Amino acid sequence: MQIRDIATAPIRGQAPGTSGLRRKTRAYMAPLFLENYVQAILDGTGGAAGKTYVLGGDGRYFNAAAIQIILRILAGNGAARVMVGQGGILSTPAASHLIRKTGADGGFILSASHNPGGIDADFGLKYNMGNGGPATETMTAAIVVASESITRIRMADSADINLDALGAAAIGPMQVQIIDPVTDYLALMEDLFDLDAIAALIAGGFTLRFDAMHAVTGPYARALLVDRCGASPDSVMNAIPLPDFGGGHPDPNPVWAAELMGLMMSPDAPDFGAASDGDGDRNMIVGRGCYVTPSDSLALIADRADLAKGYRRGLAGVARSMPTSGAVDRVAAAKGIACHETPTGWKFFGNLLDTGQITLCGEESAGTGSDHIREKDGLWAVLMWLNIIAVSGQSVADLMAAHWRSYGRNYYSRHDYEDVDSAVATLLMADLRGRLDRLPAQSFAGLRVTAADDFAYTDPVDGSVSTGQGLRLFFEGGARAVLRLSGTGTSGATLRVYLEQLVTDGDLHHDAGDVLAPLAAAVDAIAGISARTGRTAPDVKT
Ligand code: VG1
Ligand code: CO
Repeated sequence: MQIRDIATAPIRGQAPGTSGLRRKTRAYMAPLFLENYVQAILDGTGGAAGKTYVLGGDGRYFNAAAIQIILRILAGNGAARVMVGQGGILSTPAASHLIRKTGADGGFILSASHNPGGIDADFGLKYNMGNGGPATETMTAAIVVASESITRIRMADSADINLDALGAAAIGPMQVQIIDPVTDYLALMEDLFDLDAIAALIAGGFTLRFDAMHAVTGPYARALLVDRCGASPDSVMNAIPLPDFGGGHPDPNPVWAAELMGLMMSPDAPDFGAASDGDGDRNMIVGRGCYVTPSDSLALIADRADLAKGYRRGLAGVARSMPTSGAVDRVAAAKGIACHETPTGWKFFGNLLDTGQITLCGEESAGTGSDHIREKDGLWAVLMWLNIIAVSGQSVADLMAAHWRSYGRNYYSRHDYEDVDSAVATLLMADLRGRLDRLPAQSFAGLRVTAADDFAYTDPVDGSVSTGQGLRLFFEGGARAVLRLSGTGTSGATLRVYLEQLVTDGDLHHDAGDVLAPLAAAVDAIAGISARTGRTAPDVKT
């Protein structure tokens, strides 16, 4: 095997965001963009010599070609072994599990997650560490430094590997193993959940619909829900992964999974509906006529997880990202366990999970997971809900109603303003940040601010400090709003406004939009969103 050093120079803008480096697909395909970034990852993490890696992606456009390039770079840098999902496919949770199970040194996950795919859409690469979780900020900082001083890419001069043929292959001395992407993940789910109980529920007439959104979860959902638990084949919709996700936007929320939502709100609704995103780590849960917000889902799971066999021992603690509602905090308080509040992004849960301080964690953006891996896990959440339903005998709507009666309801909604001019969005945030100190005791659109801050987090395990993680506004009467800019977009800026209002008594079945309207008006009065952006309404409300 011939190894070539390809001369290169730093390419601007190779700093990863909330979850990996996401760019327009064409930018990723530009000469040496991917190559530079992969070499920088290796250089920033102590080199690849003798190491073992996991490699796969969500099947979007450029997935397979990118895998061939990464394999050549890994061989060129002396890696010992690479495990690749058959056809180049690995969901994010499956990749995380595989890294942990095999003791690999790290993994490359090719995905821009919930962003659309295709030559004119988005591509991404995420590097995960030996614990199976996303690289910490310390590690990504080292990768950025390496990307800024890169001079050469080491690449093997080798032919493409057949990614479809299961079994052993090689590039020079580097072993390549093409593995079934589903098998190990299935075994893990079998360990955690009472799949027989779910199968019995389905055999008893319980109906469900899972929307794989033409993304990576199709094969996993079929194996688990249809083949293992006996759901009818049409229970899994959009089950074939496609390079452009069928032209859709693989983000499991009421807006982008509109077809499923329509069904669930109709008279023909099955008992249970769910969806997952591009790379299989997000989930949407919806009962007949009843959408469950991700924040409520996390709280309910925290309350009832002990109904599933993998969680009978109870929970060590829980964590949520800061913008996620405080619903889970109330469960943790009742159970007498710790509840940690972390910045947005799964990488911040890693140390808490690694040190056994938490068992469950989640984000308002449809991410829920546990210590079984180091990523959020879409199908895990679906199986958890089905397990809870099977054991409790309660419907989704009944479970939520009972939960609110016990704990009160954190009405919640996220308003996204997409593709806002970056300068306008940055100025809006900077201006608000500068006024935070003066807001308490002032009233806006009839709501009085009680406290305001710029969220910062000190990791309790490694002491690292992350600042500027979102502006928090607290109001009289238990309302909270958070403003932050997205770190996963590929054009312009996305302003996210998170709205929450806790209500503990009276009728808890109001429309969230109605309950949150006064808060939304107060936030607009404070931050001047409509005045500055010219937008009269958010692009997406979830
Ligand atoms: C978004 C979500 C965040 C999530 C991240 C990655 O980040 O808000 O909660 O962890 O996406 O999810 P941002 O910076 O755009 O708000 V995934 O499934 O797209 O990897
Ligand atoms: Co995702």
